[in-house]
Amino acid sequence: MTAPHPTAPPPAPARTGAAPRPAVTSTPPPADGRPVPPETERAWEARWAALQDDPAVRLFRPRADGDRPRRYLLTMFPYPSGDLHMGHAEVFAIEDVVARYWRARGHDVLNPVGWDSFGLPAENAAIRRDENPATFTDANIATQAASIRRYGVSFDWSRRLQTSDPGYYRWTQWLFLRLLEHGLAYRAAAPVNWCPQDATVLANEQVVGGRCERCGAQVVRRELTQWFVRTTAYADRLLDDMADLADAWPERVLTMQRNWIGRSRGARVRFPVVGGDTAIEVFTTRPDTLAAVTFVVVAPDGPLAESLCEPAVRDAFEAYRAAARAEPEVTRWAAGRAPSGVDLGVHVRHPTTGAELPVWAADYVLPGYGTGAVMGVPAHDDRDRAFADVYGLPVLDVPPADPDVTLAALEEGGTGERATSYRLRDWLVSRQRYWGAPVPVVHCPACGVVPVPDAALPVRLPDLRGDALLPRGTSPLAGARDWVTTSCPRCGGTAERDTDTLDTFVDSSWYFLRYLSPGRDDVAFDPADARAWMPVARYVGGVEHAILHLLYSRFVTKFLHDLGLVVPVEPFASLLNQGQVVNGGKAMSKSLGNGVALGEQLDRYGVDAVRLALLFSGPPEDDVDWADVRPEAMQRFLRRALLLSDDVARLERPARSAPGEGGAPVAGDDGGDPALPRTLHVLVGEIADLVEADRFNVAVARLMTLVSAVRSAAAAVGPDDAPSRGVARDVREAAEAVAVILSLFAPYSAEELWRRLGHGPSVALAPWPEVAAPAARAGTVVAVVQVDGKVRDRLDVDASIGEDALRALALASDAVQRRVDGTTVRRVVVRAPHLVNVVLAR
Ligand code: ANZ
Ligand code: ZN
Repeated sequence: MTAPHPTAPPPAPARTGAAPRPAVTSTPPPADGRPVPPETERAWEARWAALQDDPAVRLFRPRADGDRPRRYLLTMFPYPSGDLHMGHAEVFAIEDVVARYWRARGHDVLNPVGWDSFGLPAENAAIRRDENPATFTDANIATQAASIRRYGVSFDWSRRLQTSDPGYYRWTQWLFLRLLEHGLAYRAAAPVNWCPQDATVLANEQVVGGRCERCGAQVVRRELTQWFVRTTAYADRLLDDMADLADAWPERVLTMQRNWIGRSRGARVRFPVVGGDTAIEVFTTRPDTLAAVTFVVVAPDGPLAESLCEPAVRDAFEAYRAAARAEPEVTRWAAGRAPSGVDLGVHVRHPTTGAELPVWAADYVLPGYGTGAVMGVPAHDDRDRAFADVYGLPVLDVPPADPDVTLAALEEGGTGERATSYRLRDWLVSRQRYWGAPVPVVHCPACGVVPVPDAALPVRLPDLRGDALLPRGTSPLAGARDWVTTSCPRCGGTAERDTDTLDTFVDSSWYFLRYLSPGRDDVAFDPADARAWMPVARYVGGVEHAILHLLYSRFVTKFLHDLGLVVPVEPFASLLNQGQVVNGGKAMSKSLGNGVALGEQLDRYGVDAVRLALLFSGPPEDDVDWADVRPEAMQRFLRRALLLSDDVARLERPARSAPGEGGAPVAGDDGGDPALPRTLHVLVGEIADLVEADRFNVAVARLMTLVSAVRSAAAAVGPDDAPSRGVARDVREAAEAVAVILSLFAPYSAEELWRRLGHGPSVALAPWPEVAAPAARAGTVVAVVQVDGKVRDRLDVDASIGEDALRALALASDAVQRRVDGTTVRRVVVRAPHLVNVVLAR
C-alpha cells in the first residue's frame, strides 16, 4: 500500500531514533560464501511451485480439512511500484517465520498474497509512456511476484489477487452499492485541494508544502461535490471495540486510532446574536468555564463567518479568509503559533449573564470540528488567552463552576445541552482520476442518482491511455463520451455515468475477505469462509497504516457484520508493526544516495543470509540499520549448519576399523552422555516460546547455540573412535530438528540440510520437533553456590530442578547461612540447574 499523509491533528508516531552511523557504500568483492548456490535456489523455487500445484501435496495451501486449528496470517499487500525493496524483505521475512512455525505446529494456515494495484503512480507513468496504466501495473506485479517467489515466502499463490482486476473491483463496487443502499454513502459539497495550473483535484499526499507536487503551483481549497462514506456513524463502535484489541495491537496504534476518532464529551451552548434572530452554537468541553467567557470565535472558512460578517469589515474578512484557506489544518493548529483574526463587527449575548460579547473569526478555529465555533475563555484556555492578549480582549478571572450545575442551568434556559463531538470526519472517497474503480451509479435527468444494478457490475474502466489521462479539471473519464453516455437503469432514458473513481483505501478496506473465496464470481466472499477463517490472527505491516487503512478496514468489517456476512466485528485480532530498514541511521532515499537494492543483496549473499540478517538484527518492531547488519556472519552460520549432514554421515558410516560384519558402530548402544538431548529439549522449547512471542532475533541466537552444541557433540567423537549408536542417533535427531527450525528463517539452507539428511520432498511438510523431556534421560548435576561471587558450596541437584527449588536449597545451605548471618540478602541470582549467586547488602 502507499503511505497516506493524514491532514488532521494526531501527530505522527516517534520513530526509534538511532544515532547516524556510516552507511554501507563500498562494494565488497563478490562473495563466494553463499551457503546455497544460485542454481540450487532456483531449483528449490521451482520445486516449491510444483509441490504447491500438486493436488496431493498442496504445499503452503490450507487443507481446510476441518479438524485442525485454523490460522489466518496476513501481510499488508504491496503497491506495485517497481521491484520489491528492503522494507518488503523485512515484512515478508517476519511474517514467513510465523506462517512456517504454525504450519509445523499442525495448524491449517492461510497465508495469501496480492497487490494494491490502483493508484496515481501508475497513472502518471502511463501519461509519460502513452499507454494504459494496466500495462505498467501488470509489468511491475510480474517483477514483484518473481522476486517474492525467489525470496522463498510461503504464500498460497492460488489466492493471488490484484485490486485493479475487474474481477476484484466488481466487488469493490458491490460494497459501495451496499453502503449507498444503507445510507452510508452520500454526495455532498466539500472543500478539496485544487491545483489551478493543472486544473485538477489533488490528493493530500500530492500537496507538498502547500504546492502542487507536479507543477509547483500554489494549491487552493475549492468546493466540489464529492462522494463520502459515513464512517462517523460507527465512531462509537470504532472506539469501544478497541477494548478487545488491548495487548494484541501496539499501544501506540490504539492511541492513534483513539486520537483520530477523537471523542470529546462536553456541551453545546447557544449565544443569541444581538439584533438578529439566530444564535451561534459552540461546542465546549468546559461548560464549567461559561461564566469566564469574554468573546466568541468562529472559523473564518466556515458558513457562520460568511453569514455574520458586517459589510464594513467585509474586505478585511475576505483577505483573511483567503489566507486561512491556503493553509493546511495541521499548521493552523500548531502550538505556539502567533494568533491572528478579524473582528466581524457583530455581537452575541452571553446565555446566562446577558453580557454583550464581540464575535471574531480566527484560523485557530477549524470549520469541520464541533460546530466550527468556540466560546473564548482567556482565563482558562491558553489559545484563547494568547488571542485575547494580542487583540486586547478582556480577561475575566472567574473560577470554574460545578459542570453539572452549569449544565442544568443551560438545559433549563434552553440555551444548551450535553453533547459529544468527534474529530473523525466522514471518509471522502471520490477521486477525479482514472486509475481506480468507477463509482457505480448513473445520473439521470429524470430519476437523479441511480445505482447500477448488481448484475451489471463491474462498471469497467474504458481503455484510455496517454493524453486522454491528463487531468483537465474533471475526471479523465468525463472525456470518454461513449463511456459516459448510458441508459438509466430505472427509466431507460439517456443518462450519464458518474465519472469519479473510488479512493484506493476503499479497495484495501476489504481485500482480506476476498482472499477467503478466491475467484468466486457469485459473491464477494463466502460467509462460510469468513466464519471459518476470520478474524486475521496476525497482521504484519508498517506503522504508516496505523490510522487510515486500519480504520477503514475496521469500519467495513463492522458494516459487513451488520449485514450478517462476517462474524467478528474486528478484522485483525493482532497486529505487528515492523521497523523500517534504514542505512547509516537514515531512511533510504535517492537524494541521500544510501538506498540498498534488495536484488543486489540477494545476488551477493543469497536469500537465506539476507532473511536471517534482517531477523537477527533486533526485535521486529525496531528499525534495522543495514549498515550494522552482517550477512557474511549469517552465511558462516548457515555453512556451519549445513555441515551437520556431514557429521551425521560420518557418525553413521560403518567404522572401517571395526571388527566383525562392518555394519553398525560397535561402541555400545546407550549413547552415554545425555547432554545433547537435554540441550535439544531445552532449546527447542525455548525457540518455540520465542517465536510465539515475536522474539525472532533471540530465537535465531538459540538456534545458533543449538548448531554449535550438535557440532561439538559430533566432534567429541574422534576420527578413529567408533561412535556409539546412541551418539549417532542423538546427533541425527538434533540435526533434523535444526533443519525444521531453520526452515522458519532460511528456507533454502533448511531444504538442503533436510535433503542431505535423506528426507523429502520438503522440510516445510515436517512437523515441529518432538523432543523427549530431559528428566527421562537426565541424572543429577552439580550446582555451584556463590556468595557475592565467591564459590562457597556445591550441591548435587536434579538436572530438571526449577529456579525456586534451587534458590531455597542454596539459601538453606550451611555455608551460605554462615555468611548471611546478621546481614540482609539483597538479591539472589539463580541460573537453574547450574548456578546460584547470593548478593548481600553492605
Ligand atoms: C471553552 C474552553 C475552555 C475550552 C477551556 C477548552 C478549555 P477537544 O478536547 O479537542 O474536543 N474547540 C471547539 N471546537 C473547536 C474548533 N472547531 N476549532 C478549534 N477549537 C475548538 O477540544 C474541545 C475544545 O476545543 C472546546 O472546549 C473548545 O474550547 C475548542 F478552558 O471551550 B473549549
Ligand atoms: Zn432515469
